[in-house]
Amino acid sequence: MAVRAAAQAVLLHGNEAIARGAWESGVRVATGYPGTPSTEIIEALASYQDIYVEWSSNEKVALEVAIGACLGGARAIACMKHVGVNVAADPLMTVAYMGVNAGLVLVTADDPGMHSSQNEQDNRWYGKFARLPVLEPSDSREAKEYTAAAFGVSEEFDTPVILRTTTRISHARSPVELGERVCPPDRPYRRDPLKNVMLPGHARMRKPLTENRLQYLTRFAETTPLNRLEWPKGHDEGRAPRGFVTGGVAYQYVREAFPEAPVFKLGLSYPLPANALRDFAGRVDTLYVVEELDPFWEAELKYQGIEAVGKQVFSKHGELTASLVRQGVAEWETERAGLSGAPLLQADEAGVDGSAPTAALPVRPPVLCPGCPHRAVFHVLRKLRLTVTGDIGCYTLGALPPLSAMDTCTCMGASIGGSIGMRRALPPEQAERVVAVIGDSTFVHSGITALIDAVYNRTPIVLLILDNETTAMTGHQGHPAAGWNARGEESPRVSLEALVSACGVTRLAVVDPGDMKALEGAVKSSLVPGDGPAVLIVRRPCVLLPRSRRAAAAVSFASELCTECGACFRIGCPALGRDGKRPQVQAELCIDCGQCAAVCPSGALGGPKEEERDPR
Ligand SMILES: Cc1ncc(C[n+]2csc(CCOP(=O)(O)OP(=O)(O)O)c2C)c(N)n1
Repeated sequence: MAVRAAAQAVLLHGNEAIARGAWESGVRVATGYPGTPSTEIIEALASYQDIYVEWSSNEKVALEVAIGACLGGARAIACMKHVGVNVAADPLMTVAYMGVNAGLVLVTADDPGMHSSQNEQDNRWYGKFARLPVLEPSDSREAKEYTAAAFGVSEEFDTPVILRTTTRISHARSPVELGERVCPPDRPYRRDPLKNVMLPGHARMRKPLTENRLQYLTRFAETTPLNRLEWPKGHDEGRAPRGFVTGGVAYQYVREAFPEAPVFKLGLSYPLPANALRDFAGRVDTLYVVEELDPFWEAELKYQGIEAVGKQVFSKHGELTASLVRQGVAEWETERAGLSGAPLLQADEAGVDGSAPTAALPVRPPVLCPGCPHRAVFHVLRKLRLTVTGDIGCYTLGALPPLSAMDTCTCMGASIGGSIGMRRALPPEQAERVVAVIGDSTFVHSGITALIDAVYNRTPIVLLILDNETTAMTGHQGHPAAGWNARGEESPRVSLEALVSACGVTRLAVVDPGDMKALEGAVKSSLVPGDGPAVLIVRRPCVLLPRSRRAAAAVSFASELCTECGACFRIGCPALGRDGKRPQVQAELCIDCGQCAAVCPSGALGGPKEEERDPR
């Protein structure tokens, strides 16, 4: 939430600033699917009552709703994490031909360093791929301003606009001046099939227009204040030994590492202002391109014949820091000095800055919460020695020791298709031991079509839908089968049972993972070969949902019954510490869910409470 910093300025993180910028720009429709680091944009937008806001069932739908809204005349924004753009790529690549009516902005929040993602793809390429402009803020103030600018560019150039952030921009707070909401004049809907119906004949006419548009945008890039040359005061504007081309969060690192150096800051990440950059390159001895992830700008510069130092010295992987920027420059200049005898980077310039943590932080491996219903599932799957095609959500932690019960995890929804393929590839006795595991939100996001594939092609997969009634991993957002909307209001709940049945599945059961024996029995029954898929809905609400909270109570432990067999440790519950070979119940974490008691063969855990025990 916003923290007051000064009279008109408030501290916002980048996502809140984007939401504010969208609201001030008169956005009327906002859509998205949760995904770190983008999630808080929709959460913040949901607090503005004058905007229609939805959690869409997936990113493709989110973009399609936003496209419909912009064609209908409302400024619209669709928000997602970087991999979400892959899901939305189909409409994206074609709306690029169609253009817009009212402004359309797609926010992609990228995650260099993979703080919580399965890859760290650089989504600036989508701009080049789809011939769309990409704006990239360097702090929260710019996040707000660039959101407003993106709507202007969208309408001026009849184009969807990509607004790209990265985790540090999305989640770091800096001051933002708030403005009023200004709604642009109406843009009435105009029926225009040549523009909006992408039949091959129409698309063929539209494609060259995207190239023309790019030409105009390139001209715009040369003069827009989104790009700026910073030449520190008091320094000779004519020449400098080194200059930097940078943008996004890397701009902050360059400024910190080399406060005296001239910097060409790119706010419009694509297309680039080749002439202005060539001019800048001519005024510095060495031009450095500092960008996280891919050599995107570097490649563009080199394509223009502009010499620059980039990924030879700056990593292509993970995040940069000010000290990594200094090190890269030092490395290059040291090497050059070796060749030419030129002076080295000053020692204090190359020194380690304060931006990298110096003291080692304790390692905190991700772990399922105490009482998490997913734990029981993976305990049973491992016990039965099944091959598990997994998916993305909290339950992916079932892949880690000691549960170690997941064989594959690719992207959202991939578990079901993966299972179909495995079933078709493996010898029958192994194929029958394959199960797919998917969360409820993920099933709705991108699992349904693959289940239909299994029904249609009579592939007898076994599918466990882990229904904890929320999108837990990203912070408990609603989804169509959860029963509440983006504003937290009650909403119609799509029945997973009805949905699965409607896909044509005839073998369907529901089980509560709180009863581990029943769960094991239900999994075994699903494994009995049949015609077509068997689906098991494993239903128990996430322990962190308010309605799941229990009175603080810890499982009882009768130490005289403990045989030190270690079975309880195999479920990997953080509420069970170790006292030698015996468990030590951490009362402040334990919620007495019964899982450790279910796996304890001697009855020590969950046994008689102290006051009930025989004192002899
Ligand atoms: C295309 C894409 N969009 C969003 C995400 C972020 N994300 C990962 S899993 C997930 C959903 C998790 O919910 P669910 O399947 O219900 O499992 P739970 O975490 O509740 O166990 C989300 C939103 C992602 N990894 N990929």
